[in-house]
Amino acid sequence: LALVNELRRALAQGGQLELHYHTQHQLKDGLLTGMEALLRWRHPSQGMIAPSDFIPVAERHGLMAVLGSWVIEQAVAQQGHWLTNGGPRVSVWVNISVLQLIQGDLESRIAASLAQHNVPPQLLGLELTESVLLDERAGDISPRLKALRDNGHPIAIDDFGTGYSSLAYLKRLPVDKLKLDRMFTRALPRDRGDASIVAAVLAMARGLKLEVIAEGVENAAQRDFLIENGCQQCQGFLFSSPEPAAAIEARYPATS
Ligand code: G
Ligand code: G
Ligand code: MN
Ligand code: NA
Repeated sequence: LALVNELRRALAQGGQLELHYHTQHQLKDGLLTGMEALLRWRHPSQGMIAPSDFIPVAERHGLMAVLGSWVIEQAVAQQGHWLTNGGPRVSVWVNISVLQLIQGDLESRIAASLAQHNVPPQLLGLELTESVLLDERAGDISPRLKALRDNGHPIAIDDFGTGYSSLAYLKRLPVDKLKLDRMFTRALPRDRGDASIVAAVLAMARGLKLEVIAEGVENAAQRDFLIENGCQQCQGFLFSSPEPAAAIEARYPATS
């Protein structure tokens, strides 16, 4: 219970939570294509607490909608800053918890942040895990996703391939992109099973006209296998690790 109270205080007082940004790149030439916003909690005495340690706490104690709104507001404010003052001009992708769809006023939170910071919806991507898509508590989220996508937000399925989902949803749901989980790319190209799965996912995505971004690309052998099999983008340590906004600005100074 202590941690949840501290998280409440961190949300109320500000200053302890921050977003780090993990850049995404075109595999063949490294061109910047987007970045994922990842929540960090700089606890005053415990140091950095990983999201895998405090997001479940927020979810259990009814704080996820508020925390998720903070993430959206922060990411959109950052985009607004970069639009005004120069900086990278690519989509920032935020992770959306199923509880934001159930408990939060997600659509109006997003709209309010975009309006306040004068940011076009194309610059805010939404990542949902497979499990979110199938969570019965969320009801039929396909009309809500469709509305968000019709508004201009790109939509990605995160951790693709790790859930217990049927592939049928891919035809039905309005999504733009699959994020291929690190589990499948880690041992490429030498693991024959993973190589087969990845090649098949890439072929399927091509048929469905979905983009695929490979996570966890750490070396040139993985990169080359992915390129040969038609994957165009990646997010991985080969190019960068998650870093604060200031570091992003230093690497991608004003372009316009
Ligand atoms: O960055 P790191 O590997 O520690 O992230 C661990 C997990 O936390 C990832 O699965 C990531 O999707 C999740 N995560 C990071 N930031 C957010 C966030 O703002 N909201 C939600 N719901 N999950 C996040
Ligand atoms: O579950 P989600 O995809 O949101 O989690 C993203 C997390 O994966 C980030 O915290 C990021 O640090 C981590 N990650 C991204 N690329 C790599 C990589 O190339 N190697 C490893 N080990 N972790 C990665
Ligand atoms: Mn993610
Ligand atoms: Na993932």
